Amino acid sequence: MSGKSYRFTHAISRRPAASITDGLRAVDTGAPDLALFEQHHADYVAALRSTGAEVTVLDPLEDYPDSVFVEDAALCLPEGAVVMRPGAPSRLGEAAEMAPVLARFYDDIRTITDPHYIEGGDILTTEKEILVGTSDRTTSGGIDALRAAVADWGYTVREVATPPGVLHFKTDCSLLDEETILATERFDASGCFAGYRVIHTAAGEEAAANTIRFNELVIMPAGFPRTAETLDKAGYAVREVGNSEAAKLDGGMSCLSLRFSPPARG
Ligand code: CIR
Repeated sequence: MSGKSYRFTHAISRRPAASITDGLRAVDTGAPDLALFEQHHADYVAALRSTGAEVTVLDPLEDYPDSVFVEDAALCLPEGAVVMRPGAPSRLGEAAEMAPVLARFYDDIRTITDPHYIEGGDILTTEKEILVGTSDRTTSGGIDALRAAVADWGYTVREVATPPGVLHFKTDCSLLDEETILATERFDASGCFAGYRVIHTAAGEEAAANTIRFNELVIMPAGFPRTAETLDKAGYAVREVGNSEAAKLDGGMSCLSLRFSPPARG
């Protein structure tokens, strides 16, 4: 067990744009406050950097209100990167914006092409496989395209279903270590995590499921004390970061970064 699914040397994030107020949301609970979002984002980047990782922080992209959620534009693996094809029409162009950034780190970049759709938020890379949930943003064709793209890197891609009414597969689950997943109880009941140890979010704290394991830290949204306590007692080093503004747009900890260890360049 190498820990390659959660030990990373690098991350990419993008500062929120003023247009974030136009970001997509399932339910309108009010516009995000840009200044507070920027503060939370800075805290998030500081948490990533505190583990020793090199974090590239990109400038805001006003043309793409949801572009702070960089995770959806790419999948980064040790062997290479795959540029996604977001299923939300307003987000399609984010992938092309990310491609040249990935080229700073990777020689081998593959791209999901028309007519398939897949967003990074639907992808959970574990130590032994890549789980991808079909959703309103990710089609079976997109998952097949990803499977073909990463086959010669030796990955097994398993298609699962994102629960109805849930934006992304990872909205409801996260990787904690080689064998452990944090998931909502409703999602675990689907059986898709058979073979893994599963820790449940506390009842009423389902929004805590989208955390990230990043090197020694489990970075989770602030405001979910019982889930934080469960993780702390299970031996994880928990770091809480404010997420109130991203949450208004259905965003969480994983969405805000691409996490990776690029291959050494000759
Ligand atoms: C969207 O609906 O696309 C954004 N408002 C939220 C994206 C969250 N991304 C993620 O879970 N990976």
